[in-house]
Amino acid sequence: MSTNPSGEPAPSSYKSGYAAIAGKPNAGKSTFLNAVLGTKLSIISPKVQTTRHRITGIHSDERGQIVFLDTPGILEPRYKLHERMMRAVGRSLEDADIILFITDPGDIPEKDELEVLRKAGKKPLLSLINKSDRYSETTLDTARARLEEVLQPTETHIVSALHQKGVDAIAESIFNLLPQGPPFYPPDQLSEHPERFFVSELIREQLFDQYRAEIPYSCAVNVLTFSDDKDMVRIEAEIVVNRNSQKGILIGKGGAALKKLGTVSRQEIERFTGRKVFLNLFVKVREKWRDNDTFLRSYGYDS
Ligand SMILES: Nc1nc2c(ncn2[C@@H]2O[C@H](COP(=O)(O)OP(=O)(O)OP(=O)(O)O)[C@@H](O)[C@H]2O)c(=O)[nH]1
Ligand SMILES: [Mg+2]
Repeated sequence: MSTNPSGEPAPSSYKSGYAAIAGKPNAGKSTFLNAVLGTKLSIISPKVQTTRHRITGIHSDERGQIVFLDTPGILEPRYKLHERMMRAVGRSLEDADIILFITDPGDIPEKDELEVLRKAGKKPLLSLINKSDRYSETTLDTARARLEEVLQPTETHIVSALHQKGVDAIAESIFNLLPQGPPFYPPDQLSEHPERFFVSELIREQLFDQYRAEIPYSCAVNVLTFSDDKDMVRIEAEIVVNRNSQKGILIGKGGAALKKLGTVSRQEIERFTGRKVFLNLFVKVREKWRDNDTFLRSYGYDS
């Protein structure tokens, strides 16, 4: 009998393993992660390319432990940040015991877009046709057939991550496919990222919500200080922009836009941490940071 990280013996039927969540941008990967965990961990937006890192979300119950890896949407890189994002996808697919491939039926991938899957080698793959609440039976059936041809999945599931439909059945399928083994993390642990990582992600989510066009894609968010101060958390974060002209847009007339960003971000961080938060935001220009190895590394894009 094996032991888990807290020293408790794990029953011999206990299963554990990694499930990578992959798919095109905007397919609903992060929404699915949050649905299966029953809590908001990964940030979401109606715009493409929201997720930039591999995000770990851990589900534990009496059946075992599934370590989900949410990943950036599969795309053709246009700058170095994109290359790092695609490396995070590749690494997650390689590490995975099972791949969950999620598709928006309105945006079915072509075979040549799935090269990264082929590189991951042969492993169980569940094809999840998402957004079933939004599409007709015919469209869903067409997507299922196309993907069965392209992916040759172990199983296909029609789901709605947004409405939590079909999500439990997928967890059940994953447990059926995973090998027996001890948990990798203590059963009460939800993720492996520190709190300050989620703080920067929540600010990034607000950038997607409040700014248009290229602005959210031109920003990185770095948490500079995160300190406990009696009954509150004091946070200083910098928003890095790509060009000087973007700084003015971010700050807005009389500082109004940045103020609004700060207020809403603070509320989201308070909800996430369950604590009162004092948030101070700065804007900094770092020309072409998305193509600069040193900046990318120091901003955490080093996968
Ligand atoms: N109608 C509907 N919308 C959904 C569903 N799942 C996700 N969405 C929406 O699709 C959009 C993209 O969702 P995300 O979860 O951010 O998608 P993603 O695949 O993580 O996107 P990237 O991180 O950019 O690759 C959001 O507006 C979601 O609300 C669903 O089941 N039904
Ligand atoms: Mg995402």
